[in-house]
Formats: sequence, structure tokens, C-alpha cells
Amino acid sequence: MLIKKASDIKSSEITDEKVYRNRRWFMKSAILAGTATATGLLYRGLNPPTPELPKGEKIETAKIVTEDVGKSAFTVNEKLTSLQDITNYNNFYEFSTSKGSVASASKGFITRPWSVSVGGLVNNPKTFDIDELLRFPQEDRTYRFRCVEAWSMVIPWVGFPLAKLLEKVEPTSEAKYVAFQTLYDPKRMPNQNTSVLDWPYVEGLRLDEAMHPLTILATGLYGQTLPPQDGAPVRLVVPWKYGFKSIKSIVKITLVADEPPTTWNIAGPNEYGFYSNVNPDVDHPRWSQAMEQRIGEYGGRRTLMFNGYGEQVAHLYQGMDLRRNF
Ligand SMILES: Nc1nc2c(c(=O)[nH]1)N[C@H]1C(S)=C(S)[C@@H](COP(=O)(O)O)O[C@H]1N2
Ligand SMILES: [Mo]
Repeated sequence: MLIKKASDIKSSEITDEKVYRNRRWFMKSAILAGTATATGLLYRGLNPPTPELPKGEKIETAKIVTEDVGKSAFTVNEKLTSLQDITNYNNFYEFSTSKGSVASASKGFITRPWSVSVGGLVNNPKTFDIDELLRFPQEDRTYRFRCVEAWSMVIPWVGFPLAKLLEKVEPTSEAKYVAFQTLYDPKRMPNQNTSVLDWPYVEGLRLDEAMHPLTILATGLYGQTLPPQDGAPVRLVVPWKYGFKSIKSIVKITLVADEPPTTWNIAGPNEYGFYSNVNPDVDHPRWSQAMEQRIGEYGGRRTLMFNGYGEQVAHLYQGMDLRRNF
């Protein structure tokens, strides 16, 4: 397991986290004092540079200022996983199948220009430029994250509800599912030259899951725009599902009538189902899902049903057999 010694952590990263924590504290106290503009829009280019952002990426206009990011009621108040671990322990097979190598393999990944086309069974298909998505009101959404491999993190995302995007395109009454697609560009994503997975990476949600207020498109973390290794410039986050549902570097979203194919289900149909809700009672065929290792922590934790979000999402699955619909 990955347990960092203090000496492994670069001082620049410690500083970054400190600044972030202070800002959160500042934001909270400012809200209490009634002076903060806690909602609204939010980019002023005031952030200190993040070491993880590749040189040459034009992000100045999109920098996220943490103080101005709205505080979501859904945020969990648990010890944050360090920026170091969040940006150096990644799954992103387009760059590398080794969790420790994604950061270096994705360094310099160009995410401008970038657009996300949203279409299919909608009244108003539209292609959103990334800078337009970054102008949606952004929120701080600190979520538990659990990978199917039994490690977990607590990640302070910045993003906005996917529902806000879907409302703009007006799904028709035939739309029942939402399909997502990652960029396919082997020149920029070198591991797409291998056949380790079917490319492009695809994922899907039922429409009610996609519209749930916990489901977000993340554009940043720790108050900064997303580093490449975490899915720049925009990725899905569905906190009650296993990590692989959180598709990265999205270029296409399609409203469809039938359950769409998903990459890990194609790769291993009896290991990865469409729903992939975090469920300690349903084992992965090759290992138990009852426990998890929170990165940076000693000892295991019991995994919670729906990753601890049952109160908010259990109703979505009422009457369904979650062993069959795993
Ligand atoms: N496009 C794409 N998205 C992806 C993956 C991937 O390989 N490619 N891996 C998934 C898996 S298995 C996990 S656990 C999470 C990891 O997200 P993180 O690296 O930001 O922690 O991303 C998910 N999204
Ligand atoms: Mo994963």
C-alpha cells in the first residue's frame, strides 16, 4: 500500500495543500460573517501555480479561485487524501496501466482546445467549449472515492452537477440512459496504441442516476483545474459507484434509449456490471469488497453500502436485485 513518508512529499505540495486548507477555512468564516460571494462565478486567475499542471497549457482564464467556489451541502467532512497521493496514484489506462506511472506519462497532455458534444435523444443538441463548462457555477464537492481494487481516497473536487448540463440540452422522453466517451487520440494518449482495453473508453449511467445531484462533472480538485492524470479537463464523478465509472477526459455525451456498453464490462463481463454500485455484500469474483484501504491511513476500514451515500441514493434501486444488477 502507498503510505508516504513526510520526506517523500515535496515542500511545494505541502504549501499547496496548506494554502488550500487556509482558503477553505477563510471561505467558511467568510460565509459565517455573511461577506462571501459563495455562489456564482469564479475565475480570476489568482491561484498560485500548481506544480502538476503541464507547462504550455493555456489555463489562465480557467483558473479556479477556491474562495469563490460554492460550498455544496453534499461535501463530506473527512480527512482529505493528500494532493501528492491524488495526483500520483491513478488509474488512467490511456496513459499507463501502472498507477504510479500515470502522472509522468500524462505530463504535458494538451487540453486546449477542448469541447464536449452533447446529443442523441435531446431537443437541443449542443457542443460545449471547455471554457463554457468552466463558467458553469462551480462547487466544492469533497467526496469519498472507492476503487474496485479496494483502495479509497477523500478528494476535494471542484465541479458542477451533470444535471445542469443535461437540462440545457433537454433530453426527450425516449432518453433513458446517458453514454459517455473519452477522447480517442493515440498521439496524445499513447497507450491507446495498445489493445489493453477497447478504445475509446466508454461509460454509462441510467438517466435518473445521471440527473442525481450527487453526480458531477469535475473540472478541478484542491481548488485548481484538473491535472491530466485525474482526467483533465473534465471527468465524471459518481461517488456511490466504484471509481471506474468516473470516466476521464470526456469529449462526448449521448442520451440513448438502451443501456450503453461500458469499457470494463466489455473487458470482464462477470467482474464489472453496468451498475457498479459500491456494495460490501457483493464480492468481486476475485476478492472481497467488504473492506478498503484509505490511502495514507494505517489499517483497513469497512466499506459502506453505496460508499456511505445510501441515504441519498438507495431509493434509485428500490425493488432491484443488487446481486444480479451488480
Ligand atoms: N478514460 C478513462 N477513465 C477512467 C479510467 C481509465 O483508465 N480511463 N480509469 C477508471 C478507474 S479504474 C478509476 S479507479 C478512476 C481513477 O481516478 P483517479 O486516477 O483520478 O483516482 O478513473 C476511472 N476513469
Ligand atoms: Mo478503479
